[in-house]
Amino acid sequence: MEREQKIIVSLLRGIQNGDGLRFCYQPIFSEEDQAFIGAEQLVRLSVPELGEVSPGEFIPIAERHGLICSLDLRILRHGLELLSGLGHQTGLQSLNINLSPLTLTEPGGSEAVYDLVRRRPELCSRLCLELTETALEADHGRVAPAMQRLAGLGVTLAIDDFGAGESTILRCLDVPFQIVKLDKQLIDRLEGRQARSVLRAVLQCCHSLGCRVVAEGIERPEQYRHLLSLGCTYYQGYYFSRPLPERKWLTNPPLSMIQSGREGRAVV
Ligand code: G
Ligand code: MN
Repeated sequence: MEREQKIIVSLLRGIQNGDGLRFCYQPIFSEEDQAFIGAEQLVRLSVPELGEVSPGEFIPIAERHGLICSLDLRILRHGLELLSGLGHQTGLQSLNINLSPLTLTEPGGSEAVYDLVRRRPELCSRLCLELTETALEADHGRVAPAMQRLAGLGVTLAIDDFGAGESTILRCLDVPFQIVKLDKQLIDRLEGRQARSVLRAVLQCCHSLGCRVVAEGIERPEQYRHLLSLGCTYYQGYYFSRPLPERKWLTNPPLSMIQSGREGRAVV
């Protein structure tokens, strides 16, 4: 094993006490409200020898070493505590927390997630769990019922990174998703006529199923304009706001009231 990986694995093994995890929040903009109505929790790993490691790097390592379930539970616990401390005054409609599909297929994993959420019924209506589209490929027979049980608690479910995986439409039908998050790779191809046609069809399909659609990874005003013309109503990306460190996000003006700097000035 490479030295870097070894360091990350040993840090992840001791993660239960929370050392090394840094939480950021990236606001989600609603066109209808002209304001941020939610945020996605994004986690960074601070490694003394390596600096800050992104989830794109450490999540696959955690998954390979059987550490993802305890990591996801630790992250979910933090998110629930934060949500509980926020109260309803902020106008925050939803806090989105990422969950690895592997966590739901590990022995005891889906039960542990379910128990954690079930104990906080007052938070369920403001909790959104994001599962990557690959969740629908991996052991679908186990993931779909686990997600249905979570939805039964009143939690919102989102398909993350939609358009980058290989799930079939049939599989999507088995899981009660209310939100579809369009992957940045799809957004990056907006300039092409074909990609635009695909996106228009995806948006129409999702809306006719009653799903909300969040376009992710918006970096430029023309991407936003294109998507507006295709009927997209929720946005996330550097153009609207970068992920903010927890303290900064919490101490900013009332969360839902932060107006985005859409005129080419990202709120940082
Ligand atoms: O898989 P998921 O969509 O949850 O990953 C979100 C990741 O994308 C985070 O690490 C976040 O920092 C990053 N991100 C969010 N918005 C943008 C953006 O506009 N551009 C780029 N390049 N990355 C982004
Ligand atoms: Mn996500």
